Amino acid sequence: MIARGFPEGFVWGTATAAYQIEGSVNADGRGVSIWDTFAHTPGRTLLGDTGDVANDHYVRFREDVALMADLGVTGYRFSLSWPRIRPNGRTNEQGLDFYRRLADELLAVGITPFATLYHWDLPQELEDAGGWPARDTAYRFADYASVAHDALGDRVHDWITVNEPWCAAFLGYGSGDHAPGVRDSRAAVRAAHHLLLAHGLAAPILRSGEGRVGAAPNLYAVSPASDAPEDLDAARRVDGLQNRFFLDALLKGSYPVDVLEDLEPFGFDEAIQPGDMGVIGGPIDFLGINYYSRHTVSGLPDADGHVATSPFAGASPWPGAEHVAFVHGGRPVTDMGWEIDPEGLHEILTRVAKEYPAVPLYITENGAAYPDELVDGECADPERVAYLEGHLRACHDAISDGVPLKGYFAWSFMDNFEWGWGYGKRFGLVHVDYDTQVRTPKSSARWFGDVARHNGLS
Ligand code: PNW
Repeated sequence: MIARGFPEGFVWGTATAAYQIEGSVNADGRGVSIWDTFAHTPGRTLLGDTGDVANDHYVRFREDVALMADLGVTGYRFSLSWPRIRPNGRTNEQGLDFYRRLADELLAVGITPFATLYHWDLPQELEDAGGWPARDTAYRFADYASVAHDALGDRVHDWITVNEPWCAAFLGYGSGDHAPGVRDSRAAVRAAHHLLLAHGLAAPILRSGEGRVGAAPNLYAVSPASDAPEDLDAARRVDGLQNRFFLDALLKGSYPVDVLEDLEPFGFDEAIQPGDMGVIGGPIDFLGINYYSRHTVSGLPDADGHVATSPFAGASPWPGAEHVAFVHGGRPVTDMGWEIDPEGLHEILTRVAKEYPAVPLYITENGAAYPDELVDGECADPERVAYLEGHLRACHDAISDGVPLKGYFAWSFMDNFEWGWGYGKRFGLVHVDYDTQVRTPKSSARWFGDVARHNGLS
């Protein structure tokens, strides 16, 4: 019995990103990305893990697509590796061929490809030329988008420009927890603007022909720890930088006035040139939302929490909110220490649909890490099933409330290189043994496949 049916044509997918799964970092003319450099710098990732081999997906992609088809999903969100496609600014047909083969393999089994252009693997030579804090990088991104669209536009129609620009800017250039490991708030705010500009420059290119385009910011529900004015102000700042900054820019073509004020000391306004906001706020076909958790924040000096940090060890990735403490909201947490809050997803979806009407939405990432183990060749992960079910109920509630949600991509198809955490965190629906590369669907994979096949929750 399907108690909660989803709309016809709802896309049920899983998601991954190139550097997290592909490996084969020296194959077929691939260049070097900032994540290669970062992961190979001692002390940057847990245990020194790198994506050199990762899930060997570059070699095993056919097996992986067959497994997806087996589960019964209808969509797959993957990312293109910029340094495979445009090493040193030249087009590399061998790199494009890999994605042609991958897309063909997906289409042959009836899975719709959703391709992300930027999931954090900036070519190292562009970083050496200034990286995202340099405006020119946005124009180089548009060149890359054009090459990708020319080569793949006959088979890929759904494009995501940038994945989680907050992370790329503020963990990459602010706290230094992500590549390229820079700790400079002034650089980070410039990077944020240029990532959005890159999106805006690429969007019309990707929309030509049959293309549809969106971006995928990571949004959080945000609550003040109390009604104290300091806590309300902390929530305003964090909600401003995490959510409204990206939503307003992408969907209204402006930055929120209060966030502009918060970022003024970092020279943010100097990065904005006439015409930029029109480019950034140009037409898109959908918005992708990556949702994991809620932030509960306090601006009181003695709040029961730590001073604003990323989940890792760097400086603050919150310019204008360095004094804010992230406190525990009292909910159960996943292996990342992130609180589980499906109601926050409902809150985000209804808010986005109300404040930015008329844009179709996808959940482009949602999922949970748990320390899954194989026991007698099986992997039971009831906590992940509960996480997914809770969040899918929230999606269903939102659709009932009129939210135009068109699809849901679970993060992740399989366990993979979890950035600064290396292979120490497992987000997959499919378990990966990194010694043998054996894939084993966890119970959540079977469960999710059933939901996809029935187009609803029972
Ligand atoms: C996202 N944070 O990363 C990414 O899009 C994925 O590649 C990643 O594997 C997944 O979520 C799980 O982490 C994030 O510190 C990394 O707020 C860090 C944060 C958020 C998202």
